Amino acid sequence: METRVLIGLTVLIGALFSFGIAGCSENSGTAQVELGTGPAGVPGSRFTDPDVEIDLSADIIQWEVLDGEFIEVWAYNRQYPGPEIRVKEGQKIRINLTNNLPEATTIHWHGLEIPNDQDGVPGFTQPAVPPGGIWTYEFVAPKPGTSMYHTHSNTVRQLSKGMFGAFIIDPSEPQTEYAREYTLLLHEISGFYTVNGHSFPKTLENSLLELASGDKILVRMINAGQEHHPMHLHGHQFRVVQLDGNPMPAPLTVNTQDIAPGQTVDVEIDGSNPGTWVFHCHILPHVTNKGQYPGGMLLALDYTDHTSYFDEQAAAQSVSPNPLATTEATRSPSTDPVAQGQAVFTGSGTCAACHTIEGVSGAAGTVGPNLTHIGTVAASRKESISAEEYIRESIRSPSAFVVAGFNAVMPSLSAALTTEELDNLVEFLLSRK
Ligand code: HEC
Ligand SMILES: [Cu+2]
Repeated sequence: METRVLIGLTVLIGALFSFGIAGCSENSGTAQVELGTGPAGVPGSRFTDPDVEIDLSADIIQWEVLDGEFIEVWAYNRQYPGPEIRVKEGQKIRINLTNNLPEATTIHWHGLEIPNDQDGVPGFTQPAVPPGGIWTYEFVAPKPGTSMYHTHSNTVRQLSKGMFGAFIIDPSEPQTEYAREYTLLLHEISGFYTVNGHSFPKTLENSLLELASGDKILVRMINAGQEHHPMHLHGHQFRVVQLDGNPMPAPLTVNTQDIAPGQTVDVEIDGSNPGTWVFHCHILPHVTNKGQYPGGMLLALDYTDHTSYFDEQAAAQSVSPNPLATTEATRSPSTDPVAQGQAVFTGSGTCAACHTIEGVSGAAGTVGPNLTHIGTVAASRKESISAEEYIRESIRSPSAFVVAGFNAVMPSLSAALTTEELDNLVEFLLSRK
């Protein structure tokens, strides 16, 4: 299931990127373009020839914040954070919002100087977009810098649930060259402190900051949450070159920089001290997962041309990208199929993350139905098939077996299970009368 999320992300970024590139030749280079006078929200009413067109949907999804730990997230394009929007100064941008949430929503373009009727504040600049509704935003990308987009409806709830993403405007003429650029979106959700949608140690999978000795890199930090995050880097000073997308006339040299809610901070880091250096929020409760240290907002700056203790440890571990594969190691040595099925069920990252079975330790997930009496319940779900077939099919093709009252659809996991594992799981579940 992890792979599916990643593939979705890559396809989307690819799509955005090609739009961005395609639009470059059209770039007028100036933010002062006369817009049409048609009604706001209607595609083509303000300009008919956007350089960049992006579709954003708003959905409720289950997100894997840590391996095997799923939380409910309200997300743009089923990603938490939403896709990074990256355009050039002066480009004409059209964004089509589709609201699949159970309540009204809008999008606000945080920090951008755009026409008032595109600002996305319901009741002030536009009507709220109802469930099932669509709305189109059109504006010219103003001055370059790091900013974000986020919901502006029922904001306390919707922003806390994850409805935000980075909005980066590049200068029409390239300026400083960086070896690499990173964007870090900071947020708090359901007891987790996240960077780009994950908490430590999962942050190291997607947000490891890599550089080589002598490189200069840019790190853009965006605080989409409701708490301050003083981000501290070991072994280096860094330069604060932009605040809220505005260049600093005299960059500050520091090693800890607070980022307030709503603020964006760009820092330059020089590759001057090889190693693997931690980079973390210095409010230490923010370096926990549901109160457990270490977790949360903990990252590392890792030199590619240097082998540290961290690199040796990572090489020594064969990290499996398939969370179900870890059940091999934790499986009970017993040959009893029910016991083996239970081991697969409670293996890290599997069924137990979403389902509860009373009396089975570690199975307390609430995303999907309680399966304590599934052997009996299954018989009453679909009369045309046996309980065994019902259980087998709900694992094999979950989307065909939607249970009323659950927002989430169970991910299709059968491809990650061996035939034997599937058989054992069925035995185990049938044994729960
Ligand atoms: C990401 C969360 C998630 C994971 C992981 C997950 N499920 Fe589910 N499961 C659900 C949800 C949600 C439903 C409700 C059905 C639906 O609407 O798709 C469900 C439904 C079911 C049902 C039918 C229950 C009923 O009351 O009819 C069975 C059986 C089941 N899951 C077994 C499993 C097994 C076995 C695994 C591990 C291989 C697993 N699930 C992993 C979320 C999950
Ligand atoms: Cu913090």
